[in-house]
Amino acid sequence: MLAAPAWAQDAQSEADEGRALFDEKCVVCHTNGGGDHIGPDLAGVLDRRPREWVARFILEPDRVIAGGDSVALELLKKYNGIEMPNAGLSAEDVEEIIDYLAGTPGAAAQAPPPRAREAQPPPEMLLAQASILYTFLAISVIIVAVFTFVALSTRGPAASVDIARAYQLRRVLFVIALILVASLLVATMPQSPYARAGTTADRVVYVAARQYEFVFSEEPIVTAEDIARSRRIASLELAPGELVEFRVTSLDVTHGFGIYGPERQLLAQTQAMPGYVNRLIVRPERTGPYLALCMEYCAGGHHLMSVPFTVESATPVASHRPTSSLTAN
Ligand code: HEC
Ligand SMILES: [Cu+2]
Repeated sequence: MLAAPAWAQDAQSEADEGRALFDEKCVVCHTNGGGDHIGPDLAGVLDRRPREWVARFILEPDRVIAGGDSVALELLKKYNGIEMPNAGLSAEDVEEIIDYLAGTPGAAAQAPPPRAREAQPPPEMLLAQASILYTFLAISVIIVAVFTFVALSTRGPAASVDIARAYQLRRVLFVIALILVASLLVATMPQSPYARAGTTADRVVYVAARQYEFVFSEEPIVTAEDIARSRRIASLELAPGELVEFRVTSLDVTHGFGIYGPERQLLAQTQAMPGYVNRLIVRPERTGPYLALCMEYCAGGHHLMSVPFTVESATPVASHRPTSSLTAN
């Protein structure tokens, strides 16, 4: 490398940049020589399409598709109607990616296809959830039994029914049900995982949802272009017990931002709406792998919207951690 002439180093670093961009923004859906994934294998794409077309498509796939480009529409049909999202790249970014795709035909062929997530065993039900399920089942059995009993015992018309007594019994049952529900509500309300209004969080994380990912960032993201400019958090790490405020918005359609804990139980959720910022304040207690999942069907690639993050005890519970301990882009 040291002996290489400057121009060769430039070309090399261009392709490296392109590769980094590709790894960051495209590998969710594409491989370079590893076979078709959610989108087509991009090895040799420059042999089958003009470079200008490829550049335009990477720059603004949404507009190319909306414009009714016949190649794009055919691809769209072939790939199950999943529209490639606009990644908000600059023209230079696109050139770098194309240089990378052109320079290394099938370079990644040896690499295993990305995102082959290991299959996880089904989550164990927490005690609370299991008891709710069994209570519900028990009540269902009682209801079915009562209905069966009534159906069987009222085959013939009854001789005399004391209507006044029946109505009184109904009133008593109603009041009992009302008292039960109200006391349950009062008893469990303080345990709700949502923070009180006016609470100041130890840490603020900005979340921008778009088709098909959640982008975590140190600063607000309002447009797709902001993603490249902002201090993006590549891998989010939170400390256990830290009060975290997620400020959630969407760059395209309405998504749902749901947080699943290490037991893969839903812990908290809010909507991600374009033009609005929803605040979700949570205190993750358990350490381990977490997942942010989209909670609202948002288009063909909805199932792709799952972004992992971790809660680690190694990171001290301090409100003023240096930003350098985060991987910001
Ligand atoms: C969410 C999934 C997704 C992401 C992320 C994505 N693409 Fe695509 N891409 C697709 C799909 C699906 C198609 C097929 C056309 C369509 O359905 O819109 C496609 C088509 C293409 C094509 C045309 C391929 C051909 O055979 O003509 C190119 C080039 C391309 N993508 C490049 C990229 C690059 C570069 C990135 C990263 C900046 C990227 N894509 C990110 C899903 C994605
Ligand atoms: Cu979704």
